Amino acid sequence: MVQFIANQKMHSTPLELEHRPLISDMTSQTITSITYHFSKYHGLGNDFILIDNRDREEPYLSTEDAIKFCDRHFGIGADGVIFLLSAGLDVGSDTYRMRIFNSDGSEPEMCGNGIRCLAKFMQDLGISGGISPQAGDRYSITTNAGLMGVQLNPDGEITVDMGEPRLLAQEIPTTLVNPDQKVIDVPLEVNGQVWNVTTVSMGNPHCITFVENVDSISLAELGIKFEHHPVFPQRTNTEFIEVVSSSYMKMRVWERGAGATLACGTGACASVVAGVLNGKCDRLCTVNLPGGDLKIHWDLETNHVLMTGTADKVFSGIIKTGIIQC
Ligand code: ZDP
Repeated sequence: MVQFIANQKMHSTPLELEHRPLISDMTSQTITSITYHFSKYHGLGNDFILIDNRDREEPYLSTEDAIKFCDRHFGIGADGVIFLLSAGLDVGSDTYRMRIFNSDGSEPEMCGNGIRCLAKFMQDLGISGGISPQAGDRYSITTNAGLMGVQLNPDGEITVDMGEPRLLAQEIPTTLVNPDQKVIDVPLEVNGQVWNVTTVSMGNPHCITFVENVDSISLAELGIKFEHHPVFPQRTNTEFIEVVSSSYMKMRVWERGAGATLACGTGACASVVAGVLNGKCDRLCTVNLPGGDLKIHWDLETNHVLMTGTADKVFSGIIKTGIIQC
């Protein structure tokens, strides 16, 4: 049983428990309803339920709950759930950690649009990460793909240091070539057609293929076939890229564990890396997605990928779930 009650007040603890006897003619049962406080944010239409989870080491939600909450008809509706956790040993210290569940309940290592939403959520919660007000807040956030630096710029955009791309087959992971080799412009048969693919990990796996016209791609039909292709033991995100110029590309994405989404930050980073490796784009490139544009810079000196884009709050609310206990 799910109940929505919109309210604007941002809650510090996301949880209230309520026990109510449910008298039925056969047996006495009690119903325990759990009320979660959440906020909804999106990065270019890639949308997430944000939960302030700093007072616990483990995520408040089970993966089953995450699937229910992400359902666009029976739940809140989102591409995933993101938990703000304390990274420090003692819960509550001022180092932070991000964990995310995809809408299918799986837990990816990293998410680009999501970490921008998390940084905005932290700023809205009044968590200061400031070096100086004019420079804007700066947070260091631990993820399952390593420590990420996130800068909230005075112009309202957010820049994330996404770290170094990983290119060896064993790092993606993929079995398309030997573990210590890279997959750059390698043929792969999917859906009875041969596609030339390049694979890149931004902590999570990406398979990129360049096409003439992205709008001619039947994403739902093809995306799921790439996602579950046997050469990707942990599945993969798949990006279809149309290079418009050396500094501008159009991207359509089928996400592992979330399907077709309006934007994917790690995917945009991986696509520019693949574009450079295939001599198709510059190291500074704008990636156009259905939900908007991301600016990507693969820095030659540090080998780090920097991603810049927006993150916006949509609403806050509470959601109630009920468990019948006999
Ligand atoms: O790797 C995966 O399973 C992705 N679905 C994770 C989510 C990625 C995200 N869309 C991003 O922006 O990188 C949040």
